[in-house]
Amino acid sequence: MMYNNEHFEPVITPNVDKPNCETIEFYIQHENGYKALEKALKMKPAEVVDEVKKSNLRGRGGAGFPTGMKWSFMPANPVDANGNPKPKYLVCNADEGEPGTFKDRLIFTKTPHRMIEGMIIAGHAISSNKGFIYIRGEWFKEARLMQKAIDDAYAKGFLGKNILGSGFNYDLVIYKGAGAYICGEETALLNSLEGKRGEPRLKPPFPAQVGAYGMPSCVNNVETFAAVPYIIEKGWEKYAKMGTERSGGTRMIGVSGHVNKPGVYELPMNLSINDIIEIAGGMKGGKLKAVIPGGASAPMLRADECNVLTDYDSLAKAGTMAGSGGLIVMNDTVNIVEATYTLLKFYEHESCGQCSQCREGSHWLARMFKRILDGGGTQDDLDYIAKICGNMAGQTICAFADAVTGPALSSVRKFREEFEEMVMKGGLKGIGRTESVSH
Ligand code: L3W
Repeated sequence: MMYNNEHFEPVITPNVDKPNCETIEFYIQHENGYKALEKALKMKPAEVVDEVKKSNLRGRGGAGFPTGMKWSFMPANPVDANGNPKPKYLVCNADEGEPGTFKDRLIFTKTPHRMIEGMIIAGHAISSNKGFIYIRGEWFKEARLMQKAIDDAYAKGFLGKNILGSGFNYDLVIYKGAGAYICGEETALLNSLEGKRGEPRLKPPFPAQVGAYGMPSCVNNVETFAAVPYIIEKGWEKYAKMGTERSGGTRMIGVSGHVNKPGVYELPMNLSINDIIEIAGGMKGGKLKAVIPGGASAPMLRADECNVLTDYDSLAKAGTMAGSGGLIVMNDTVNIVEATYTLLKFYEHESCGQCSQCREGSHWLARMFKRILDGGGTQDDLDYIAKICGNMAGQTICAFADAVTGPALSSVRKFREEFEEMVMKGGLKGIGRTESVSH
């Protein structure tokens, strides 16, 4: 498949299909491993931040916030009330848990040193000497692999004291979560890291002011860190050129659902959703019906909307979002009411319960969808779904409630006739479905 982008080359995954690609020996021998760190340590921290700013790297966790700008929010010399210097922390958000999103896991298992190198460079850029890697609780194997990678980086002198004779000290520790989706929200993650309940905090103050253990902290996603060595090694211009005007580089897209070759693909951003489906082997088992373009929270698109490009701005203009790069493809055998209910059950279960709009709203939505599937829905319910969503989005401490409304609202808006048919015919049984996957 032609990527139609003369500047494109894989930034993160050039060798992830090769044997032993996860080892430090492979990374050093075949990927110029830790050479970008050597270069960065000869630069001033502000120069590194500037390089990343100019590269147009945007956060790959879902919000797409400019990374260099986030780093520049970190205070230069923070002091406590007594005038004593405060430590600054760097945190890697490896709590990948968004339904349909599985690209960070590939980085963790196949090229962990790229991420570690990116973190050490980021630590130098924000003048922090300690980084935490917060790993989702279910990732046992991944945590073990990452610990081995960290141990190997210490053994070679890329972590620890006086790294490569530069005078810079940097330590990395792993913290394992306990398997709650909400802990991917950066402030819930910080609470969890501190041993507290994983509930989001009000922002402001942003983590850059009050983060882990009350100290200025910078939280970035796995893929974001993994892009940093390339930017430093090859220069911001090369990275920026691969992307769009407002967003540099490549994106890791996890394609799942009804395609012939599901998996993680590192791609340029000037591809449409239809192009990506083609790259993933084309449609399987039916014609394209709908796509969720950025992890479950991103509003759905109908088949006739899938010529949209997949950069942040084009998807936002199309009323959805690039999110965390999980592209869920549905063919025309899928019942949208049922598929959405599956997602709503997930959100109902994962709401932390702190804000009543989210706790109650996610529960109501799941119940209403279930009622429609069971044959007890009314036409009024369809308008009521929008009303409930209106009482959730933008009303809570974190973006979780907004995320719930993504699939709930877009499914009714874009596939209303399917909901109406379900209501009229008396649910799944009425449309000839005898068994359901989601009950
Ligand atoms: C200092 C300011 N810092 C913003 C920082 C802020 C954060 C970043 C973006 O949501 C989305 C959500 C999910 N001073 C600042 C500042 N910052 N202004 O910038 O902040 P924000 O609030 O726009 O986003 P967020 O709360 O991080 C994340 C969507 O991602 N999502 C989630 C996917 C899930 C995963 C996963 O499983 N790993 O990624 C999917 O689409 O819905 O909209 O760092 O502190 N003035």
